[in-house]
Amino acid sequence: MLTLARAMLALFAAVAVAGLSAAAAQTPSPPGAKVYFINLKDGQELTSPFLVQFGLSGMGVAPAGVQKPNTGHHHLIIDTTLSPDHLTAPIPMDDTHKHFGNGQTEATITLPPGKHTLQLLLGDWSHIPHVPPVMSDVITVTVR
Ligand SMILES: [Cu+2]
Repeated sequence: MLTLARAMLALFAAVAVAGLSAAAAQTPSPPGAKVYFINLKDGQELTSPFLVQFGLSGMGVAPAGVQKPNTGHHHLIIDTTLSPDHLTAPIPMDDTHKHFGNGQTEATITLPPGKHTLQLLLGDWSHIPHVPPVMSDVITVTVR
């Protein structure tokens, strides 16, 4: 009976450790943390190239590779949407997912004429979104 109890305890401990390491893969964000566009609003008309200023409240900016609580770096999502899978894995690095891993808080963006969607998404030191994810609303801008 004692042996069974020990085995159960060992099993519970193993499950608890597995649960912790799974949760540790993503970085928590503090309640109320927000990213937002400082100088752009939904429906705005622009000429390209244009400046995008990244606003962040409730957290700080740290470069990629620097693991510090309640920090992250900015990502600009252009003309694409984020699926639930995108929010649990490293953010892709391509023309539609721009990383600002040096801790930049603004960028000059060049886009062809037409309508474009923009969204900000904070990523942790390893480019993975936080839990819960810190992301802005999607805005649509028109480049003239
Ligand atoms: Cu990144």
